[in-house]
Amino acid sequence: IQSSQNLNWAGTAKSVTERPRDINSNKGKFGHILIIGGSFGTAGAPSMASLAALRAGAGLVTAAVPREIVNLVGSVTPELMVRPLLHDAEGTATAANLTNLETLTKGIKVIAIGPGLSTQGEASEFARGVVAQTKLPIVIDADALNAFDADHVHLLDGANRTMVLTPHPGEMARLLGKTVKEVEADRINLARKFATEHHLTLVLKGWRTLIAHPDGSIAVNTTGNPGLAKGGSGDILTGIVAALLGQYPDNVAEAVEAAVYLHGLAADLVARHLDEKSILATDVISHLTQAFRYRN
Ligand code: NPW
Ligand code: AMP
Ligand code: MG
Repeated sequence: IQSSQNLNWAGTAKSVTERPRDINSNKGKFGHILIIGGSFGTAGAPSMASLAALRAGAGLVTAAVPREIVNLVGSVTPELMVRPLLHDAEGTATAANLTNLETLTKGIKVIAIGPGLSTQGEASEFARGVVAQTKLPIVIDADALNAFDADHVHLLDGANRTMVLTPHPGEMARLLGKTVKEVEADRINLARKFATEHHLTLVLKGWRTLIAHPDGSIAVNTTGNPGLAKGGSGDILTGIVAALLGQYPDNVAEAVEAAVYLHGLAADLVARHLDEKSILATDVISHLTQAFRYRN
């Protein structure tokens, strides 16, 4: 079945992500990641994505979040930098932030947008504007994916740029205008079709996450466990994908597969000593370093 469907196992082949760092390397070589997201009530999502990006080897990480939660997000770890976004009375980032996008993305190597962004107010317009107005490598997740519903999905085009989407089945269903049941019944074909038609890398999450590449090849992930079925798991995957893209910009397929593999492996390492019901996404972040070690 595997060879007839052009399927591979994700992250198990020796990949660039396993090479040790050059002895004389500096933070500037490993990418400055910009995480855009957050709203009142979901400050945790960009915080976890940022922390995960730092643990996955990003040289620098900045979180751009609504001004009123900047200090909250910034206090997750002192290594993290923060930038304020304009927001409405409900705490949702507004489209006015697009006028400041050039300043916001100065020196940035990879953008990740969506965790906790919200779908209220002008958040979707803001997300679509960011995707349209920058050519930087971009990871689109969570509420930024929801901005590309059936009426806007044609705007997603990863040709001549690096674009990675990380939908869970609910988000994939919204992108396609289908039900979750329909998505789950035909994961491989739908993922491949979407990735090839939109020229991007599609990570269709869930048990046995699929990574569909723009050339039509697909990798199946073998790591991860139901301990990941808890809020925050996807937000940290977004941070890991962005961090690996920042470090291996010329090896997008390997970087994304390795990110998915290591995310699941970290969760499997946590499950060795914690019952899977009580695993937190932050436990998974703190086991990323063991996942990188264990793999080598
Ligand atoms: P159901 O209920 O099974 O029919 P949403 P979200 C479906 C932020 N977060 N298999 C499922 O459908 C995120 O970053 C913030 C099948 C469910 O109803 C986002 O910005 C946190 N179906 C925002 O919240 C921690 C599946 O999708 C629906 C599925 C909303 O994100 C939490 C849920 O999707 C969260 O990450 C599967 N494997 N997985 C924080 N601490 O700040 C999902 N579904 O409505 O997009 O909501 O994913 O929680
Ligand atoms: P999200 O729904 O965006 O928080 O993403 C959930 C993350 O946890 C994705 O990376 C899923 O692949 C992973 N995940 C959730 N449930 C499972 C499971 N039962 N087995 C393996 N991975 C899972
Ligand atoms: Mg999510």
